[in-house]
Amino acid sequence: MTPARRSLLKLLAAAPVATAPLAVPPARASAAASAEIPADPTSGIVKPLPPELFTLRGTNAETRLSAFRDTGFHTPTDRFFVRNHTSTPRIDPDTWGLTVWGSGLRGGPVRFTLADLRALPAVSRDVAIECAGNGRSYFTSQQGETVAGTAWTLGAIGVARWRGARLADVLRRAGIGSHAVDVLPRGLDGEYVTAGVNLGRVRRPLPVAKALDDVIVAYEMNGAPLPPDHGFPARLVVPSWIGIASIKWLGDIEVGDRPLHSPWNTDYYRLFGPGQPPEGSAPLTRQTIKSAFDLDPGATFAPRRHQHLTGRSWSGRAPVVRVEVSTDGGAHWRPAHLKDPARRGSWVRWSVPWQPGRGGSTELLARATDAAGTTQPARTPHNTQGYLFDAVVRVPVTIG
Ligand SMILES: Nc1nc2c(c(=O)[nH]1)N[C@H]1C(S)=C(S)[C@@H](COP(=O)(O)O)O[C@H]1N2
Ligand SMILES: [Mo]
Repeated sequence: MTPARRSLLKLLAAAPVATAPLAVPPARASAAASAEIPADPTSGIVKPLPPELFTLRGTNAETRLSAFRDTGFHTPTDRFFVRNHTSTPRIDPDTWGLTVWGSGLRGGPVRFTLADLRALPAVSRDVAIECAGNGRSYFTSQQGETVAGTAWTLGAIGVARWRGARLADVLRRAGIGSHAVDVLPRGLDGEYVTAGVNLGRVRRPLPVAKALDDVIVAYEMNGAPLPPDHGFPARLVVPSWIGIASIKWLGDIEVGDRPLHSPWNTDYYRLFGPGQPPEGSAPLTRQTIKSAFDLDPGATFAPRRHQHLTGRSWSGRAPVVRVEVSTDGGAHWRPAHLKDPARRGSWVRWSVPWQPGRGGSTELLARATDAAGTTQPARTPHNTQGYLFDAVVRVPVTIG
């Protein structure tokens, strides 16, 4: 490497701000929304978070499971969960640019404006984004285990229609070489400081094979420009992989000719604990299999009334092909009716008729099987950061 190139790399590594757009603190709420419920000023999230739709968890907002009930296949943007390490940055799209650089390119850095991205062939895809820690609280409530991280129930997922350029097209335009190994997208949100240590901007490597496969540089969500909380003006959408891969507020992408590392593929997003090596498992990639009723825990049902239980199931490995439901705590199971074609990378909605008994309480369970033959187990092996919970969740409900 030439000294000039080396110092350029240093510069880019240390100060991506050189190409960064204006990032100002999040606004409280849009004018239209402020008439209703203002955004929570402590959350750093821009959109309103009405309590009937969201549970606020620090800088994150979880969609309430009951809020999925009257939605269709796509999760409306105003109820899509938000996972922010810091807070939503406000970015000026006119000065914004995405810089692609690094030793895995044949030439120097290439900068893309929003107009450049829009000029590339556009693709649209229905893709779930789901946090690797979705379901984490059940390690504790169902398995009695201690885990670190946000105590999500099952609402850290949403499915949206994403539209944007193929990352493959962006990388090819930037001159990716056949010697490239990893790409490292980085967000323009603030540096993440935890336990007194500054880990820098949120960034996580992606192997070139995945980057060139089905990843989208999205600028639209559900038919409208990305809203601030979901990555405006552009984010990655990495189908079937854990949510952290889908970097929001993209600012730059390093293309490396050797494996790249960040705390998000070394200290986090690996499995640590019993049965794992000291450095943890290999970095997590695909999401696991889960099911959720469109119900908040403790929901109440009228006795003896015919009704339909609804919910959804998904798997990062293969399409969900079967869902079974138990309304008696797991003693008996019956098949649910699947309402969507089985597709990888998103979910299937399902329903099952139910006439509750006289009164009292019971537990509802849903168990999915995917086309790879994986069925949700009764228990998930423990890992200290509570990732990839896949066990059947027991939902306590009251009849009366
Ligand atoms: N720049 C940036 N990208 C990010 C994050 C972040 O904090 N900063 N959070 C990640 C995580 S952990 C998840 S689960 C998803 C959540 O996407 P959403 O907030 O649009 O639902 O974004 C990912 N991309
Ligand atoms: Mo996440």
